[in-house]
Amino acid sequence: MPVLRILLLTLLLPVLLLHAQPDDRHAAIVVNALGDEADLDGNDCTCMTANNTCTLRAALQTANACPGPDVVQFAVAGAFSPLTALPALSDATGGTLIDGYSAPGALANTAPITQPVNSQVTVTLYGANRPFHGLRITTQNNVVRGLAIYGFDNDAVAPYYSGILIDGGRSNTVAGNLIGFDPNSVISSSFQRYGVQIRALAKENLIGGAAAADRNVISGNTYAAVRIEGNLTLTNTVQGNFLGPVPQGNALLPGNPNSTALAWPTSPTTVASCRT
Ligand SMILES: [Ca+2]
Repeated sequence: MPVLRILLLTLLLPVLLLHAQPDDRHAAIVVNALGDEADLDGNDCTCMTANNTCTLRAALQTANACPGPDVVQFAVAGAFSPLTALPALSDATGGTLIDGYSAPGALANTAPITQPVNSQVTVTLYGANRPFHGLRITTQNNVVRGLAIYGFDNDAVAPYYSGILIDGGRSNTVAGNLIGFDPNSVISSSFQRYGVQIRALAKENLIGGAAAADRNVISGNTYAAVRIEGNLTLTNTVQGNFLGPVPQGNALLPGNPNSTALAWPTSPTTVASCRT
């Protein structure tokens, strides 16, 4: 009965189209300026500073304020040097993907773990020895990819600061980053304590991964490449990284003791396939 079929299709089509929508309903938030200005509004899904730009700070504010998952991309390459701590990734309604490999000139690693990484990381988060963490994550399903992060912390005494701090939350991914050194000059940061620190009951987070593109190079931090802290900070995975060797996994920074992932003694952690 063609008429019945047409009627059924007419009724079903809107439902089918609705289900075909991608999960991430928002357009990507595109960083287009290296400055540190805040978002004008801070409460909506539009990234715009008073200078009519979208800075990294404004982009993170926007991702937090905009309900559901968000993707932060980069139309500029270069160094971001925040004057105060950037907003923590803290949207409980959906994770944020910060994709440094969307930046001009950036390329993810394709080399196997037996060879130095061949990635091109063109977005740098530089702390200029300021006393706060490079990025802080407090919720779940966030992803940080393709960034160089170094130079946070201002001295060698507590409180200590990290390139990335996963401060609670679960199922976050840190992959394809260079953490603890300037990738252009291969200079270690002076004070940054940990490359990545995981604490406060954070679970099921992944540092690195099985794919070549997921390999982090973490070096130049004063104490440890990866620090997992607390008896109940459980079931995190550190996989497939170069911990210690730089710049692309083929040399150690002089005097650098951090070629290890340190887990709290009773904290179940998977540390696999790292080259140190
Ligand atoms: Ca969001």
